[in-house]
Amino acid sequence: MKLYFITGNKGKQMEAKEKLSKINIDVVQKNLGYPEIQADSLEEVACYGVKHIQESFDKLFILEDAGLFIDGLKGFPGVYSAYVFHTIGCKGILKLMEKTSNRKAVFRSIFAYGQPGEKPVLFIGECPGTISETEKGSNGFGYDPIFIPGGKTRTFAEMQTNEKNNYSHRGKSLEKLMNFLEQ
Ligand code: ITT
Repeated sequence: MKLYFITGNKGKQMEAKEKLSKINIDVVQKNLGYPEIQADSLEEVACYGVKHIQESFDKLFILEDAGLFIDGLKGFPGVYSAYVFHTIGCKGILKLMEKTSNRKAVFRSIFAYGQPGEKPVLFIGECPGTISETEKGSNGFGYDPIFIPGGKTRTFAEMQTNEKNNYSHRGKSLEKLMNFLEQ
């Protein structure tokens, strides 16, 4: 089965493809773009995106909104993760972290499954961890060089796709999506 992933992010596409290939689903990236509204939750952003895409696209698709919530920064960058990454990036986050000793953080992922004429079905995944002292590793994307998943000593950027998928927020939300699609 072919499943379109509406995203402009190649890293996400690679992770979803790796995971869903296990149940013979061929994830095809489609960079249609959709407005990422300013909202209080990732769920709202994802649901708005689904509505928007459904107006012009009549096939089965998934899209995802994700974010990094840092305890010591009161949940920042959270729903603003994309904007913050493109402006101050990992270096800017590490600079902000100099003001706090609490390096705990959580990555959240919300996948939305869109079917023509139907409300989206949501799948949520979370990965607790810590923000590293320095950037490490060159794999992955986004905040991967500064995020160490709980119980590990390496950042996501120091892991291969399949290892990151074993612990990550996206790996968990995709696991739930896989269970749903298999039923
Ligand atoms: P879309 O086209 O799918 O929206 P995006 O890169 O804009 O791609 P999001 O809005 O979901 O994705 O992500 C918010 C930000 O968080 C963005 O800058 C990502 O790079 C970053 N991010 C999301 N998931 C991540 C992960 O697994 N590892 C590192 N950074 C991640």
